[in-house]
Amino acid sequence: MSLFSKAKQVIAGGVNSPVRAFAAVGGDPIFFKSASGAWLESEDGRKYIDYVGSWGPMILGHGHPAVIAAVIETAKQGLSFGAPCVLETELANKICALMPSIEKIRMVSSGTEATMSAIRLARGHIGRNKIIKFEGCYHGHSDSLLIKAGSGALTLGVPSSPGVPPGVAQNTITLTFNDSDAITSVFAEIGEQIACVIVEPIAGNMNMVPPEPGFLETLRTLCTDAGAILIFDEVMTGFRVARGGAQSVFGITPDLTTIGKIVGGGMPAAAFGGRADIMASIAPDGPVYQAGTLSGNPVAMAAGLATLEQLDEPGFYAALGKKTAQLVDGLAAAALDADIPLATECLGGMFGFVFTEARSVRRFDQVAAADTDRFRKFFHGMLNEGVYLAPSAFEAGFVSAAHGDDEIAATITAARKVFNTL
Ligand code: KE4
Repeated sequence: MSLFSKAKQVIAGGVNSPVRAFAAVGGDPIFFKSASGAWLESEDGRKYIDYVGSWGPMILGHGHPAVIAAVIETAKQGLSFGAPCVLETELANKICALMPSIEKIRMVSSGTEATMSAIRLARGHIGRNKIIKFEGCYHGHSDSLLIKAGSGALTLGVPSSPGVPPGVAQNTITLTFNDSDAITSVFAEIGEQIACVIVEPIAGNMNMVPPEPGFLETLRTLCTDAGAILIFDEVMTGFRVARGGAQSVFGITPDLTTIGKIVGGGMPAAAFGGRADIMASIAPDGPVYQAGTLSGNPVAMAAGLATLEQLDEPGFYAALGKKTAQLVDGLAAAALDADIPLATECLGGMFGFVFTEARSVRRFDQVAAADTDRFRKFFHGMLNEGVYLAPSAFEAGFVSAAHGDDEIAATITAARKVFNTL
């Protein structure tokens, strides 16, 4: 019996997170037993160049000695106290130094918790109920955020999952990412009812889609004028596209930011934070309740701190961005030589590629219309060549500091071979 069959006997769907099940690409997921640097090793001893990086956290590569040492040394002192420890303050200070828009912060254990709590905080702080999100952006699986667009901009949101009550959905308006006119109209109609806008400043859950010039600026102006709270969900882009996240790239100051993934260095840690006056509404200072047994546990704090400290290395992001650009330029050239239409994007350690005739992808409907069948064939072809990509055409890819010229070159060679089979 396969490892996946054994897992499915006891774990729902055989996985602890749906995207891992390979449902979007077909076949059984690979079970990994170890990882080091840019490489994963499967239970059957095969090695793969890893461009998933645990969906983003592993920006240093797997098993970075400073991170492993910090985890081991901290674990020896105790795994969790359920009481304050100095490491929480140290990581909080480090995050605030890297993202100055975060004046006060609250640690949690997942990106879902971070965005769920930020939404509740926004609603509780200004006493409004409606929120705005964008189709194709993913912010974790809390009820208010599993909502797809209604039939029109102002119609009630529709749950994107059973189990989300219509009463919850009606307070979420889902608009089109990069459509400044649509959100301007909504704010003109009901701006005084909007508690917050939550956005991935670079969308990384509909492949990689950057903001059009002016889009984030429009969100900032609309929220400021209406007294609504602008939330940048930087769970993926935080410390990934630049040391200060996407907000430092675009020069936009959100009112709240959510972070995750890299901030835990592979351990369960995430956070929400921002303007001190808003954060003052969070318990125990204020009335908006939020809590977590393992929030800020010392081992996750130590892993996050050790990771963020490595990002201070001079030239870290210049080198990472150069490697990612080399990869993406190589993929684009290989696709062109094989006469395969491919749109590519990259920034810092994040990249995307979409099988489409469009020269650039800026809207969800372009991603939705892309050739997912060709992606599936490419995914499995690369897997056979020892390259592990995200098992979904709607995910971004990640390069780590441990990916060297050899890994990048081997990946491009593999892509050249596979493109010619599509
Ligand atoms: P988690 O609850 O999975 O830690 O974070 C949710 C989340 C929030 N915001 C953004 C922008 C995110 O990308 C995520 C989670 N990302 C997915 C993959 N793109 C995690 C992979 C999974 O769901 O297993």
